[in-house]
Amino acid sequence: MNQLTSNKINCDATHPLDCTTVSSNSVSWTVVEIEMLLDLPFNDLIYRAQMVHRQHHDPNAIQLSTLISVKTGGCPEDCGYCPQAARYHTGIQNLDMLSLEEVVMTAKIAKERGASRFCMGAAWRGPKQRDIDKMTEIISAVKALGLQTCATLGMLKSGQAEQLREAGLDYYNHNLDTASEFYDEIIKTHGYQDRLDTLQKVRGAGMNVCSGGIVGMGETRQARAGLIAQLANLGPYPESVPINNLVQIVGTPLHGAETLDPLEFVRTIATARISMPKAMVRLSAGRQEMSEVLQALCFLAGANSIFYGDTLLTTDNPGVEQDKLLFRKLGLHALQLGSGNVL
Ligand code: SAM
Ligand code: DTB
Ligand code: SF4
Repeated sequence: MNQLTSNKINCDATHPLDCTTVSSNSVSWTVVEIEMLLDLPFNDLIYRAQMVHRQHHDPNAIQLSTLISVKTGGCPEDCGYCPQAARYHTGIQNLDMLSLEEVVMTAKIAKERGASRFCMGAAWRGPKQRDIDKMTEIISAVKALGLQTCATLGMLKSGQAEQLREAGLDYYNHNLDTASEFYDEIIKTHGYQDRLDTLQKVRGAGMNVCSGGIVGMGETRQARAGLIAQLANLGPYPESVPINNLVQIVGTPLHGAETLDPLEFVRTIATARISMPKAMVRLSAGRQEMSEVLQALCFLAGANSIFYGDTLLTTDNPGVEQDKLLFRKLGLHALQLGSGNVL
């Protein structure tokens, strides 16, 4: 057994890619190993991903997260994909922070529709103390509805993760977005290490980590492998891994980027599943542009979570009725965390 193979726990195979029973959250992956997965014949890759998926998850249960933008537009950062960056002219209307009542009303509707998690996003570089004060009130109220809570508010300073955790925040979303070597082509106003530091603060406060990235930004296959390896090696890897397909926004630098072959998107999902066996891998932004067949392939490749609701933060998502129909066609059901979460 070589050294790589012995890193893959419970694996008797002689080659790392033959290993189907990675069950630890402390296995490390090289970029080359993830690339080897991406290079597999499609059927072999999907078979591997299904085997891993079925060892850890109900293959027909999908976790539903509903998004709300609690503060929209006017962000000082320069993320090259983002409709909410103030410096790009994307036609987004800047909005003040929503009130507690507005957020709670939307969360109630999300719960009635079957969502188990409510994710609150803000177009900030990071929250100020007055933002944290408002958010902690909102988080406690959403949590009291019996929903899991998630927030994505940008970079955190020392002590902020603890305040959010105490208010009842279950997950903090902060994406690595891409591999470190491609990152500087997409974002210059904050660095890769800043993102890793925020994730460490979230972990340090005892919260669940939600972190993933975006593909379809003109990156290479090696960069996609680099992103997945980075996430898988976070030690422990994130509990939730959103994989976004770039939603191209007129006015942003990434508008016009070469679109990703849909089968390459499915391959990326499969490698996330294989390298992060217990994570909820979320088929995230870009679903509106995907056919039902492509989404079905993503579920087959190990995606077991979606954003559920008519909008993401500022762009469209498939409607609730459309998703219910897709679930019926595929025999899928919503992952139940408590009573009432029935799609
Ligand atoms: N401002 C906070 C931050 O950047 O961490 C939170 C909100 S930000 C909009 C959350 C994530 O949405 C980004 O990290 C990025 O992964 C994703 N995102 C933003 N615009 C996108 C787009 N056009 N297509 C796909 N994903 C996008
Ligand atoms: C994530 O990974 N994707 C979501 C959520 N986390 C915050 C955001 C997608 C945003 C897509 C563009 C928009 O709607 O503004
Ligand atoms: Fe958009 Fe968040 Fe970047 Fe601001 S920090 S530009 S909201 S992705």
